[in-house]
Amino acid sequence: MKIESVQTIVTCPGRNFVTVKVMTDEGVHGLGDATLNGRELAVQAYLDEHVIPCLIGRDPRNLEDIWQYLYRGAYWRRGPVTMTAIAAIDMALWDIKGKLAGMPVYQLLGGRSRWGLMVYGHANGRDHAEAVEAVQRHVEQGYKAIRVQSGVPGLGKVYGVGKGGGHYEPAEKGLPSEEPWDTSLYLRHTPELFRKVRDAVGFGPLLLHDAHHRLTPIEAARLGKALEPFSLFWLEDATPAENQEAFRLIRQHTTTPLAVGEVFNSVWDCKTLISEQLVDYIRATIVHAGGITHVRRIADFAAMYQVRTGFHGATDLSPVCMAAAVNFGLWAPNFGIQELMPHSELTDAVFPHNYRFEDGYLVMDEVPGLGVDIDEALAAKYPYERAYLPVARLADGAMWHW
Ligand code: GCO
Ligand code: MG
Repeated sequence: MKIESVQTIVTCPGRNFVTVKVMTDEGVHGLGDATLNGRELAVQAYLDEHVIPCLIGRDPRNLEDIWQYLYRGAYWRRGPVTMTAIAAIDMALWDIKGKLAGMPVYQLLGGRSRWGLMVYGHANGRDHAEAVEAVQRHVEQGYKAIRVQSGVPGLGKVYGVGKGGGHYEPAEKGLPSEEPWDTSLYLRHTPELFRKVRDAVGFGPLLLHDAHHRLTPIEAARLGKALEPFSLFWLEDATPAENQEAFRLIRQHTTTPLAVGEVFNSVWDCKTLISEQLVDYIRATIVHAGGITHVRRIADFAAMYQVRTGFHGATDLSPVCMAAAVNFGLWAPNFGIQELMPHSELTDAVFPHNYRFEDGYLVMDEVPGLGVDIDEALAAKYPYERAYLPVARLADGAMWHW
C-alpha cells in the first residue's frame, strides 16, 4: 500500500483552516488538521515544499516510522510550524489506519475508557453582569463546566470577551489589532467576578478561567490564592511557560489547580511542569503537538504524575482536530476535560463530522477512522483571508503578552 498524493486545502468559512488530505493507491484517504492561527500559510508551504514530496510512495500504515522520519529527518526539531505539519500528516495516517481496520481511531488506541468527554464552554461578558448571565445560559444548555471571562472596567477590548458579549473569535481579518493591558485592574476585578458567579449559580457548575499568559509568577500566585474560595476547576496559562520553573513559585502559594500548554508543541515543553507536578492539566493539542502519536506520549508521561489532559479546543482547531481529540479522549485513561468552542454552521458544513454535544459531553458513534470529512467544493468557495490574533500593549506603549 502506498501514499499516492497529498493535498493541502486552505479554506476560510468564516475563519482560516488548513487541512491535509492523504490519498492512497487503494482509494482510502485520511484527513489531518494543519491550522496554526495567524501563520496558516507557513504550515501549508512547509507541507507542500518540504514534507509531501518525501511521503509519496511510502506505506501509510507505518505511521510511527513516518513520524520519526519527519521529526528526526528534518534535523531541525520542534517549533509550532514543524510540529503542526507533522501533526497533520499523523492525524491523516491514523484516519487511514482506522478506515482500513473498519474501526474508530479510539479502538486502535485501546478502546473506550468512557462514553463521552466532559467539555467546558466559554461564558463571557463585557461586564460582570453580562458574564453571569452567560454562565446561567451555559448551565441551561447543559454545560457541566464553564470558563468565565469578563471585560475589565478601564480596559477596552479584553482577551476572551466577544464584541456583543456573545460568541468570541480572537482572530480578526487584516493586520493585528492592538489591545490595552493593565494587570492591576485585572487582578482587582477577577476575584469579584467569580464571587458574583458563585452567588448566582452556586458551587454545582465547574468553573475555569484563562489568564492568557498575562501575569508574572507572583501575580499568578496572588490570583490563584484570591480565587481559592470560589473553588475553580483550573486557572489556565497563569504565566508564560517558556521558563517551566516559574510555576514552582505559583505552586508554593496556591491550591487552585493549574492548566497550561495550548502553545506547547512537544513533550520537552512540559517535562519539568509534569515531572515536578507543577500543573494539574496539560493542554497540548493534537494539531500543534505532533499529532496523536506524540500527544499520546505526553499523556502517558503525564499519567505517571497524576496530571490529566485538558486539550485546547478553540475555534482555530478545525473539526478535523476536534474529531481526533474526541477519539483520543474516549481512550485516554487520564483524560480530564475538553475545551469546546463551537464552530460556526458554515464551518460544520465544510467539515461534516460524527462527534456531537450532548448534555455537557462530546460523544461520537462507532465510525471508522476519525469520523470527519471535508466538502471540498464548499471549501473552495471560501478562499484564505489574511487574519491575525491581536497584540497587547501596556499604557506606556510597551508590548505585553497577548
Ligand atoms: C483558549 C485559547 C484561545 C487562544 C486561541 C489562539 O483557551 O481557548 O486561549 O482563545 O487564544 O486559540 O489561537
Ligand atoms: Mg487558553
